[in-house]
Amino acid sequence: MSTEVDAPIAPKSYVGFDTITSQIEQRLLKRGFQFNVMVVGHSGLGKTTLINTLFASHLTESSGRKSSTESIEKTAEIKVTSHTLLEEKVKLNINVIDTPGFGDQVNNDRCWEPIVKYIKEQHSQYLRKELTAQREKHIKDTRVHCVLYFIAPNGIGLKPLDIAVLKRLTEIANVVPIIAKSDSLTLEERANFKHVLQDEFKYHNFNFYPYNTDDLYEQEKNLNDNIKSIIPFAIVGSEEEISIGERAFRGRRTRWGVINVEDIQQCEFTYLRDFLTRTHLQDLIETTAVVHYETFRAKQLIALKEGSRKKDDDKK
Ligand SMILES: Nc1nc2c(ncn2[C@@H]2O[C@H](COP(=O)(O)OP(=O)(O)OP(=O)(O)O)[C@@H](O)[C@H]2O)c(=O)[nH]1
Ligand SMILES: [Mg+2]
Repeated sequence: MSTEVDAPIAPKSYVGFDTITSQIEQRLLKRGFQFNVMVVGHSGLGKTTLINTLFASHLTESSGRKSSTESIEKTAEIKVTSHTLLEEKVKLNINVIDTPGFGDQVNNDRCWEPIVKYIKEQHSQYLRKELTAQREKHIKDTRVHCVLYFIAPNGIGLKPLDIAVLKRLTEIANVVPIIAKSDSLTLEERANFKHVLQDEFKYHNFNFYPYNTDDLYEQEKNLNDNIKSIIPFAIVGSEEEISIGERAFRGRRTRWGVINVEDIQQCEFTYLRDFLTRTHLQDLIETTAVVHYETFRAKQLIALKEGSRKKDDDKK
């Protein structure tokens, strides 16, 4: 039997099914959106500061330091904080997963394990909820949608620990690398360092986000290629509000002057923020579900099936 596919018919009068897109929008707006971002890297590289800088215009200041003289607390364990942001009609719930900096322990062997375990645990929880007989209509999503990986601005290259961690993280999550505290390098040093790192990324074959898939439009591919040429983003973070004349901005005072973190001549913070929020937010969430979670799910279900087959065989 064959099914004939006719050419689309335009109804003679207005039927109204073109409103389905706004019907979907209404439903999505009601539910709100969930974005989970994790920061990983050596201690003191400005992970906590960057998160506060990224969402500062939305977050209450109490979640960061209230003044630059206040002491900085080291992150000692994986800490998840939740914030609900509202822009126009869109409600975005953000979970920030701050991980303890590594590299300063006596033995850094396998220091990535709690981080990898956290990411896998979220996948595993989601799968368990999906497999219950009476599953929730909307499973709460705690899967990590984006990992920001902080690289020390040493001008030399990746440390063996960076390589070990990146290898594992890029296999299970969307990883975006960052050159931390890039104000400690001159613009020339920064450009050189970026090239060194890009070569190393290629050499180690790290699969960084964004991924180019076959279903992308030409325009989306170009945007991704553009981002890939910028990666790793050279970042400066700051919680300090600086006023010069009428202007107030988030910046850092350095020996050479003042840095405005949102000035693209001085650092790539704006590129990173626009990439994470304005162009790739939905894709980060979707890719986590259809690539990383799906891989985890398939592995688990195959293992489960094999386990039960073995049990049946043993019974025989
Ligand atoms: N020069 C410079 N200093 C920064 C930058 N970002 C943060 N800092 C400073 O570096 C220090 C450490 O910053 P944190 O944000 O606490 O670093 P962290 O990575 O969260 O550290 P742990 O929680 O210990 O892993 C603070 O004094 C920050 O003000 C930056 O972009 N440039
Ligand atoms: Mg911290």
